[in-house]
Amino acid sequence: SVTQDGNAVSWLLDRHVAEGRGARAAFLDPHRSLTYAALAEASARFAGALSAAGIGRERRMLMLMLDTVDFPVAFLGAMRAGVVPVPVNTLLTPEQVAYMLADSRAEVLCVSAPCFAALRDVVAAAPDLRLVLVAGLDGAPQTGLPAGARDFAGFVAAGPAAPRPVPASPDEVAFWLYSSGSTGAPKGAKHVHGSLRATAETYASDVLGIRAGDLVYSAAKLFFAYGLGNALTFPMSVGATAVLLPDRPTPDAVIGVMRDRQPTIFCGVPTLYAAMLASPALGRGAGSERLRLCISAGEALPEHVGLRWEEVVGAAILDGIGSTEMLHIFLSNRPDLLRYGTSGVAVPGYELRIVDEHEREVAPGEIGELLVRGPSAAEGYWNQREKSRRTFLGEWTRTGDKYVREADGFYRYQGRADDMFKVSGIWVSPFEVEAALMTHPAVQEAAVVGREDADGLVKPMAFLVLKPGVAADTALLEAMKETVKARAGAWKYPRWVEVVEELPKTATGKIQRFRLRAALG
Ligand code: 3SK
Repeated sequence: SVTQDGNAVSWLLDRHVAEGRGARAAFLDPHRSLTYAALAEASARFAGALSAAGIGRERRMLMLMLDTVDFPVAFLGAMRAGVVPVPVNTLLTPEQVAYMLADSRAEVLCVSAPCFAALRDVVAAAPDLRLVLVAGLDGAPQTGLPAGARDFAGFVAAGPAAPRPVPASPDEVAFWLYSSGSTGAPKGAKHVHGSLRATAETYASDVLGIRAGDLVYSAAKLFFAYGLGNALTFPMSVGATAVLLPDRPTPDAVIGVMRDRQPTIFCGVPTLYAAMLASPALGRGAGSERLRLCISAGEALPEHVGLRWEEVVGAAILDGIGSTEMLHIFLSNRPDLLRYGTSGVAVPGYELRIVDEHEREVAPGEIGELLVRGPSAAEGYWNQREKSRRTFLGEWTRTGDKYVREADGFYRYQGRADDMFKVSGIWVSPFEVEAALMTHPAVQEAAVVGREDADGLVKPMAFLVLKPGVAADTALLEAMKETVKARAGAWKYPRWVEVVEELPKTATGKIQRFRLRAALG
């Protein structure tokens, strides 16, 4: 028989209302808040309005939405109706949005008002688009909207409520997330309803010990798999509350939110933690007296950042890694098993292997590629058969990350598989050299790539962002080289050091070393 009770909206949302928790706050943004009951109502109206507009099951809805309470209404409302939401990065260029609209064949676009202006031409040219909903107009006159575009709030309010989520199998595709690798066009990773619950019942429950009284603030945005779990799936899984900030998460803005909202769990990325540590505004609890736990992902957290944070702020950072393909974190430190400088151990429910280029398991202490097996793997990439076959190997998923498993079972990150390079025949992990550079008090961020010297031999080159007020001079740059020699090994020191204003990064804070390599020619 076909399993039909697996729509994630029933479990994440309607369950709380049915069990008497409807009055609890689900989401707080700077201007509005939504209880579980209000969210159930608004998402049901949105679902009804989509169906009334003729948007059928399995059709895609691209979401270019800032983190406000409209995001969960749209995301959960679409899934309630069986429409597939596809949240994308709000900082994409119009060309990138045009690609995703065409690739996904989206029939609906939900877009926050501040992101809309740049997209008028793209929207007009999108081949399959039938409905454009602009959120956050705040009652502004709608005369500026082009034909076919409608006010999101008005659309929701006028919707006939669809009280129950459409029956769905837990194995049915619920939403997509685009994954951008170091090369090629972004790929739509198709995620099923059951995966949302799986990440909540593994990482959020076992590692974070999330509970109803938690208030979660994720500086990582909801369009990113990491932020979606942190600020939507995990708090909703226990009837807790999430704080949303639509603005850019600058260190001072984040510290302001911590002070004003007093979260119990904070979710950041390594660059933000390092930048917050450089801010004079940072103090005990990072502003929140109730803070009990911080988490980090996106890139490996340098050891000294974790240690310093704990010293200054008084709360641990649990570093972990996940992927868009696995939906959330599958390898993590835990409150009771924490070693800074490592990614920790497998999250209960997930298995890990480190393999060589022939997919043979390597010995402890040897570098190889990390493979993961677990309940939240994507079903595959949309319309990308070859890439799907290379990444999803039956029950196992390639991560593209190089790791070493230490003798006592902790996993230590060595860099992206395609960022590693050899110097004099010996593998160099950019991450290890970067971690050594970051121990220098003048360095805020570092990225290392392999570069050919005049003899065509590859050597490390470092790009550095210095702390505010530090001037780059020859002595300082020489000191950087000595730091690496002393901490990482003589052959690994950067033969070239360039100071830059900022490093190229993905929306999730991962350094794009391939861009630095490309700029070298
Ligand atoms: O980059 C990560 O570590 C990550 C973590 C959780 C979810 C998604 C991603 C990419």
